[in-house]
Amino acid sequence: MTLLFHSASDDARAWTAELNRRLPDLEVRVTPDIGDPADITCALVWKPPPGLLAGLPNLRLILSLGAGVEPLLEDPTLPDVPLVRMVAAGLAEDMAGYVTMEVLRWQRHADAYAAQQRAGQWRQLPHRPAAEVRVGLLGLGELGAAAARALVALGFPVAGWSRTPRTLPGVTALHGPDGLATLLAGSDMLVCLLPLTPETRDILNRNTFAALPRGAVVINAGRGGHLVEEDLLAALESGHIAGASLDVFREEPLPAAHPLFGHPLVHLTPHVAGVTHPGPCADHVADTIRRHRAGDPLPNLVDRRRGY
Ligand code: NDP
Ligand code: OXD
Repeated sequence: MTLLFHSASDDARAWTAELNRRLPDLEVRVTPDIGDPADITCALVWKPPPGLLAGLPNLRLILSLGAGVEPLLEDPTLPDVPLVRMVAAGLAEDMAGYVTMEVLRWQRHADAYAAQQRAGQWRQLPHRPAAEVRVGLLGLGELGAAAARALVALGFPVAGWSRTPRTLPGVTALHGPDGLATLLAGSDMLVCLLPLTPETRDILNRNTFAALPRGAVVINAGRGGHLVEEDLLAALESGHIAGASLDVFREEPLPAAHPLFGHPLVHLTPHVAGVTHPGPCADHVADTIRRHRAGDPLPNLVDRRRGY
């Protein structure tokens, strides 16, 4: 079996080594050294150029290096073969860690203390206990659930919003339009972990911010397309939103001159909230390939009509 690997941001050598440790007979070819395209039956990719996969006549399986697959679904030539997204322990742990880090950053005044340290100041700032800081999660899937579990363990009251009804121990689970209104009204911190679909695009907008309590914090680790950046800047300016942590942007890399970059109320990271580490994530890829070879049902299949 021959697998094509394509990613500008993942380590092809590390992935090849991890895959071959689990599947010694798998031949891995890395773009641009494709060889004969007819040899390739499987592709492991992140943001392949449109048309790349359509040029593989014997492709039978597409594995996404990302949990979010909208870059693939945007390619009108994407071959109609099973598309499996990334669901792996390392990724979920990373995301739970990022969300916890950002929630604690705002609750415990981490940036203010860092500034005080640089200025040689010793000043204690009052903070609300975790039990009084309500966190609302948009998205209660693999990553939202992992983040919810981590926050519940720290004593934060957590509510989560999904498309269909979900249950999760210790979490107030809401869904649908009424559920969204309830979640927003009761969120001191709002975390977006949604997939980017036509329904969720621009969901972090002025109406959403207005529905949050004054002084709320917004954390976006879903996709840049969820956030209407001008609306966030206006809500920060008015003081309705007290701060934001942003990991994903409409344009990546974010241009250095962008107003979010130097904003004093914005904490910014370069799309690293949940990283697809080759070690733990290769287990998921190898397992999917084994199942595909055996003709078994595949887990984590993308529903193309649903968009995630
Ligand atoms: P899942 O598919 O497991 O979960 C998605 C969740 O969003 C589900 O709870 C789903 O509802 C909900 N959802 C989808 N559409 C809607 C809607 N219209 N209304 C309400 N809820 C909706 O995805 P993951 O948790 O694995 O990943 C989520 C996203 O995180 C990815 O798509 C990607 O965009 C982003 N991501 C970001 C990373 C980063 O580094 N910043 C890294 C990895 C992922 P339901 O449960 O009913 O299906
Ligand atoms: C992903 C991502 O979707 O890295 O996995 O954003």
